[in-house]
Amino acid sequence: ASTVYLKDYRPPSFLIPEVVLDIDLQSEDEALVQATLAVRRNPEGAASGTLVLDLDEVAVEAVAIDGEPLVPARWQADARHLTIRDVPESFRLATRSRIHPRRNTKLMGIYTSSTGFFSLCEAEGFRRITPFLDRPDVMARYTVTLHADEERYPVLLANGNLEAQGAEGGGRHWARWVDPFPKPSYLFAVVAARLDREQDSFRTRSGRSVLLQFFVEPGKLDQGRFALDALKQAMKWDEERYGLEVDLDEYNVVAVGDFNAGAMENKGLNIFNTKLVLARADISTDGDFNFIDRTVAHEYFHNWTGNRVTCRDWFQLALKEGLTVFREQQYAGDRYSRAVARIQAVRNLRTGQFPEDAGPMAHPVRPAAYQQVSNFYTATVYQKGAELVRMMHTLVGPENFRKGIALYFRLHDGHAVTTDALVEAIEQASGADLGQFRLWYEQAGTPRLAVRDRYDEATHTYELTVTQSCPPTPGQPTKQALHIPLAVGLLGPNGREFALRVEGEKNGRGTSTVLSLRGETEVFRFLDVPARPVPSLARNFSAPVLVDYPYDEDALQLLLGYDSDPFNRWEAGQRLAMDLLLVGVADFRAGRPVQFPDYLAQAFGRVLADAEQDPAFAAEALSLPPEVVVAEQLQEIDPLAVHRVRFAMRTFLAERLHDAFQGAYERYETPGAYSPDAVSAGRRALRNLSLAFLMDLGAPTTRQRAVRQLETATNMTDALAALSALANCDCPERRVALDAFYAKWQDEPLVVDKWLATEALSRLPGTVERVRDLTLHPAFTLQNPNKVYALLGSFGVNQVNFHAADGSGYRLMTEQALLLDAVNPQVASRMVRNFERYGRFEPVRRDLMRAALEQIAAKPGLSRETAEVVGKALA
Ligand code: HT7
Ligand code: ZN
Repeated sequence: ASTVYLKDYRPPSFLIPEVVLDIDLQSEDEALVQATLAVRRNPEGAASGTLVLDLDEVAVEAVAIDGEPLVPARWQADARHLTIRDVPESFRLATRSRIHPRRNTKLMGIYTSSTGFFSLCEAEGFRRITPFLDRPDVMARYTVTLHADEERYPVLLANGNLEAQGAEGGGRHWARWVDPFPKPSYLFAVVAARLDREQDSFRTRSGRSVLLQFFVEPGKLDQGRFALDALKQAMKWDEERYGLEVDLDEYNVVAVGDFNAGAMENKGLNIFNTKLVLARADISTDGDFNFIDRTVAHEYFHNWTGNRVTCRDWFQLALKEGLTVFREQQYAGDRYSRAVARIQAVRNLRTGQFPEDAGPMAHPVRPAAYQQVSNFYTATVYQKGAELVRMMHTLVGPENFRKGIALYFRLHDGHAVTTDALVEAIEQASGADLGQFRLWYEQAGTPRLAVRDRYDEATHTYELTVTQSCPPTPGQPTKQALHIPLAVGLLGPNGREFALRVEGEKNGRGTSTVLSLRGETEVFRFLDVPARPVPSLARNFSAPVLVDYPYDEDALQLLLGYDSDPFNRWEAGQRLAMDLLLVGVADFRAGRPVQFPDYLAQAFGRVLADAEQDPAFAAEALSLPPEVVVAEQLQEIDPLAVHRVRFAMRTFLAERLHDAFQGAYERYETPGAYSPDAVSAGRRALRNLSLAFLMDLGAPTTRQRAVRQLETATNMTDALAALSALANCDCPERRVALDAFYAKWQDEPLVVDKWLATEALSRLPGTVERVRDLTLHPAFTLQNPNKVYALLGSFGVNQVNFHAADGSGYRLMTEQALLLDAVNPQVASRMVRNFERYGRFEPVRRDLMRAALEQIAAKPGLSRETAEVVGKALA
């Protein structure tokens, strides 16, 4: 397989400042695409008389230069390129090609979904529409004319502004769209479909009125209002927080049920997966509402961080994604609970990114090489990329950070740049030295900080010694020391925090400070510390690292009870549980009884008793570390042992805190009409968490309570919580509930996805067979990514059943992934990633997973996407 290297980047030999496209959607099976490109040599590129355009599954019929058709000897099209020889300095290139939307099961380029034609071009989909220099540093102004049957596809959309439209013969119509902003081809989009429309407007702070339109499947308009309001909130937020205004006259959003990504930020024409835009209380959970709000904001924020300033090449993907995820996190922190938003972001990082960073696909936030860029839309690029931006924000402070972002736009608006451009702007605006910090973009792996301390009673000096290390990752056997911001506070024996004075630093006296770690080992001395403190380390998770400090249970309980940093209060509870889970796993594997101490129940009991102050926080603090996060700590992963021990801890807590959980279940019922706001959602989270704990005890009265909740729920949050609890309960009510849920919601595809996921996530025996049966169910299809993620994606994270010791879960995933690979390789390669960390497992599963990978690797005609994952896993 061919690898693309960052070091080989060269500016393009030609530029294409202007594109005129005529797309005639003649039928679902065929579209005629005529492109006229203004092409000129790039003075910054290598001189060449041969123009090589990218293409993929496009049949080129004719080529002309400056109106003169070219004889076949002058041009040649193979599977990947259109090569044109002896081209002048500057010319108009016309091509005529055919594409086949219905056959496009990869869902990249133009494809069909139930109501019409849709597109997705990021990263390399535009070449599946017309031959082009399909790379983000080639930016053009686009004029697009669409033709289609008027009755079947009344809505015709492209980027920019509608310039003209009209009818043409044979019941067809056309529309011409002009986008005034030069853009890279990955931001191109078209839609021709039967859709309903909701309209609104936004008045910018400079007084312009922007037309906002949301297009959804007919009959679903009532599900679009929440997202439309979210868009207006996001527009306002970006004006207030960053001084950034929407630059368009018209901003359109389209929902489509068949989509490879969550959403796409195409200039002026965002296309969203239905699951990230449609919302209504009876079909969407609090989590869905939250995620939709954030994603609508995220895609909007891209209009500046991604579209106005874009990426030079795909190695720089984190330039737009890291910064935009960070902005989305700030938005969520402002709109919801800041602490809960941070906790959830860190939990995501630990469940998704840390394992990736410790596996064969580990790569730096700015990768140095890839085979398929679609495999690099990863937790590392997105989540760790956001952490890097957050660390710069922490190091230079909010004011300087904002100045840095303003400078970034001043210098780079309208350009395609590298991650360095962002770091440099922040550096210049703040005066900080981020030279060493840049290594974070280049080095993969999760750093570990070993922290040790010493208190000198005589001098009242407290010393923290911090040593950083980072394990080897593929292609990077050794690592250099990183510049790490470590936010710390010191708690006295009664939980009060000491004012801090760090030796050698002028200012001080606050109770929190950010230490800058640069060397491999650094010693920090705190003066005037009246008593031996408990350190609160990496407050608010100030760096994406593992912190190793020998806390005892008393110290953790002090932090859990009193730390002024809510993130570290939560973290203390996680550590308390984690330490005991790890002891439990060791005992379980050695055949010893698994027991938990009283202090665990007391600590969690106190959280529950204090829950009224902040139920959402309490729900997070009472959630045990996820199984994958526990597994990550083990030398050799035994998923069943992790599951059993974690379940034992849940039942221990449920027994010991039975009355408190029951009380919480009753107290936190949300009366009145449903609202997805943070406070109501927090109360529901705590109530449903209490139900889940109680259900683990298996009492018939609790089961009846769950059944009643499912039957009487007025919102999907409560219904789904009850259904999930029942799905994990080996009881007669279970199958009745699951079947009734499907019967009720079979016509709502997004709810059917929840049902598939609930079935696939069940920890009960028989789940492998059930998932196999569901692959044949009429509600399931490999053609639709949402269905695949719901059933197979959920199954892949089922620690008990995907990892069944007899290998049946692996066999099922292998069979399905191979079938899927021929349909949609991008989605297939994501399923195959469930096997990549086989080397971390105990021998039986390790061998079975490796055999699965070998079977996939041996499949003739395997896609390049899946081949990259399998090749790296087996290397
Ligand atoms: N830029 C979009 C993400 C995206 C994507 C993700 C996975 C596979 C293919 C994809 N194409 C585009 C949305 C975003 O990050 O905002
Ligand atoms: Zn994004």
